[in-house]
Amino acid sequence: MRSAAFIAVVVVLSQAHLSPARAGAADTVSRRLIARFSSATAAHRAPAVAARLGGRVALRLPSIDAVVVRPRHGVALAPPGNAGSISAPAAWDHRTHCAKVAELDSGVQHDHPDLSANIWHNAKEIPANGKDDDHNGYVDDYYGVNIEAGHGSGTDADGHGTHVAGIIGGRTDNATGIAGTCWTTAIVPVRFMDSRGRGSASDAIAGMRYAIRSGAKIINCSFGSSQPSQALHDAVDEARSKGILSTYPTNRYKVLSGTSMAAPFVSAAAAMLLAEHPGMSYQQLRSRLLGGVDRLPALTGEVATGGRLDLLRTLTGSP
Ligand SMILES: [Ca+2]
Ligand SMILES: [Ca+2]
Repeated sequence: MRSAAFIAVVVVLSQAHLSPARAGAADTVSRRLIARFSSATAAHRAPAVAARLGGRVALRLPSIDAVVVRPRHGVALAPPGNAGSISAPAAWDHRTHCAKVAELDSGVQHDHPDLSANIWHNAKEIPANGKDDDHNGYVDDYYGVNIEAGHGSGTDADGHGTHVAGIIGGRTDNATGIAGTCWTTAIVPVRFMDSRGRGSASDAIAGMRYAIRSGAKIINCSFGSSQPSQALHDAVDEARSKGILSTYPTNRYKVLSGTSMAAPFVSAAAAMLLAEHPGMSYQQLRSRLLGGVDRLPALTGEVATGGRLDLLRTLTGSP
């Protein structure tokens, strides 16, 4: 049977200076399974394999040979005890709109049908006219920015950033694709990684500054660094001093879940919380996120909070 070709998303890029946080175990979330094929040629079998698993293909991620499988009602694809369920459906009864989130990554496919309505654009910039209309140092930075190239929108280089954006703000209830954590939001694509998912610390820092200037109060950083960079830490501190929450793995938010795609869930939760309480300070956001976890014996000793993100509790707890 061909399901042998159906492997969980994992892997790669260990030699990179900065690389996407794709480490470790399978990425699973409640009611969705992100699955990667061992080869591009195996991907055409996705519908049949998904059906055998009790689900259907909800979204294709061709640039990483992966699909998102949504199980049929009552079918559980995520292993028991996995840090996947964040009680999002219950939270959505309460709120579905989120504050602006900047995403430092490989860029975002801004015209993706599930994402396009949730992608921020720079209203002061005229696209594709070869000029830096808003005098911010970047020519034609319309749908965010391509820091790596030094000009143009933050279009996706390798699929990673689009995947992350889908977790934050894939449109829900539009009859296609997947449900993101935030149904409506404004994602600022800030591309600093190349097509191989590698980027320099200096570009990450420039990207962090762009994100701050874009007005985002949340910055999603789904990447890790093999080389500690004091300058990058300083940039994270600069964001913090301006009241901006960053999910860069040097701070504690990575500990809210054991999965490699934890950062966008935390970013989305923070953005949802900020939309609920626009005046919340950095410290209030931080303590609510850390205090709202769902403590699990399986995570004790594995993560600092001993718990996984609980979106509803985060949203409705005391400030
Ligand atoms: Ca500009
Ligand atoms: Ca322009």
